[in-house]
Amino acid sequence: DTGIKAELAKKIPEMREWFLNTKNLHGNKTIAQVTINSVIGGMRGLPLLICDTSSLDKDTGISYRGYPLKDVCEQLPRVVEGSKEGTPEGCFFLLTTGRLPTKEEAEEVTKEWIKRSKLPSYCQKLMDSMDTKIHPMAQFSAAIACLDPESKFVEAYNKGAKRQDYWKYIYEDAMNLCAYLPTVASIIYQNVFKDGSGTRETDKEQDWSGNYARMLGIDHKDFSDLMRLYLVIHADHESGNVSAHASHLVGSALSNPYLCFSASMCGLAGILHGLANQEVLVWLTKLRKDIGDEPTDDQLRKFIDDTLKSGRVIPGYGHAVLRVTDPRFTLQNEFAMKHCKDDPGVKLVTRLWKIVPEVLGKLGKVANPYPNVDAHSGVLLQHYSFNEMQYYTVLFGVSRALGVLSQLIWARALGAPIERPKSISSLELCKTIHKE
Ligand code: NMX
Ligand code: MLT
Repeated sequence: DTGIKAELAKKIPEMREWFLNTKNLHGNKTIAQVTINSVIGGMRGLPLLICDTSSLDKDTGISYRGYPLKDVCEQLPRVVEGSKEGTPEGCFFLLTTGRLPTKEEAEEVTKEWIKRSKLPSYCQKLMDSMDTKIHPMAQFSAAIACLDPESKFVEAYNKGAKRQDYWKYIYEDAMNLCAYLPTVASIIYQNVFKDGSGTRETDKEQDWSGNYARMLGIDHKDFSDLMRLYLVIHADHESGNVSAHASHLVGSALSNPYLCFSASMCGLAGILHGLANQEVLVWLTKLRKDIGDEPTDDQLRKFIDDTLKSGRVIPGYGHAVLRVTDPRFTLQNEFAMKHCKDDPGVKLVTRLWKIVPEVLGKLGKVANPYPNVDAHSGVLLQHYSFNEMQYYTVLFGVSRALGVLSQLIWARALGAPIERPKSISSLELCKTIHKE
């Protein structure tokens, strides 16, 4: 195995003890106040979840296990010969164990995922039977849910596994699911956008990203490196975002990881969440059609205004937590400046980075007028002739598995209880207000 399980087996008892003591000694301390705005405003800012895999700061962005994302990208070991990027497999090691892997440890994860990657034929049959009008994200979620018979957790539960051992089976499910993902995701691409005939076999000589790029049929060294970067930077964004929270909630009912991740992907498929990466490219394509590749600043301002007047948001801008340019945007822009700075889409996205915040800022209501991760990803993919924007959120989803599944292993390890917030009727809320 990879060493992750052994390391978890050492760390979990310490964390369990810490949680138990904290509950016993400090359980009734208040750490935040629930206001009426919290209740009717999407629970913004309330610290209601425990998440150790990553943490989001409004001014500096995401850190994985205490490492700012830029440092993660710089410090993950380079495993693939000639590659300038660390691997998502190394990132999974970091998210689960809390420690940066050595080159050998990151390689072990790659080998293990290759070993586990043979996708059951019933899942392939289900995917081949899907009508191409079903959105790739709906196909993705359905294909993952249909892998439910593979769950080692369900098997162990049915044989009477002890509660303190659940995490071991969740870990096995997480490893298998990660191993299947490049094949599942590329079959959808082949079926919906090509003639369904590409390879479905994992190449033992390649890493997770190299295999995914290969199965997508995009054979360019820099594209595999873009995939490595992409799959690392989209992996985790603490646990309150819709995709991570959906998985956590479903998992709290002891649903297995296939079902949890399937639910997570239904959330990622929302226009205000992961689907924004598709929406950005749809928007940019219209922009380029209407005002060309090199519009003036005034033309850009007018196009942005027209979008707002039509009652739509500017996709790829704004965030529920961040109050600065998303470092994931900046990391992609740095990649673009190295590899394709003269690409017309890249140039446009770089110009919009200045102009959209001016326009959104003037509205006076947008908490964060700066670009998020989704504002950049599409033009980079397009640079490598990956033009099928309806597919883009699947790429985000493959990456998000790393964070969501790491969080799920820890949630079961720490015995996170079933989630069940209290709801309150508007009448009760009214009575509470007038009692004061
Ligand atoms: N364009 C236009 N209006 C916006 C935007 C935007 N990009 N962002 C926020 N607003 C509006 C928002 O609709 C709300 O208006 P109203 O009061 O009329 O309903 C007002 O500004 C206040 O919203 P905020 O508090 O700034 O944002 P909130 O935390 O509610 O929502 C997002 C965060 C990300 C949902 C929001 O910024 C948005 O809709 N952005 C565009 C979609 C997007 O890029 N989503 C991807 C997020 C990252 N991801 O991958 O998940
Ligand atoms: C994410 O990556 O999940 C998004 O930026 C949304 C969020 O953090 O709320």
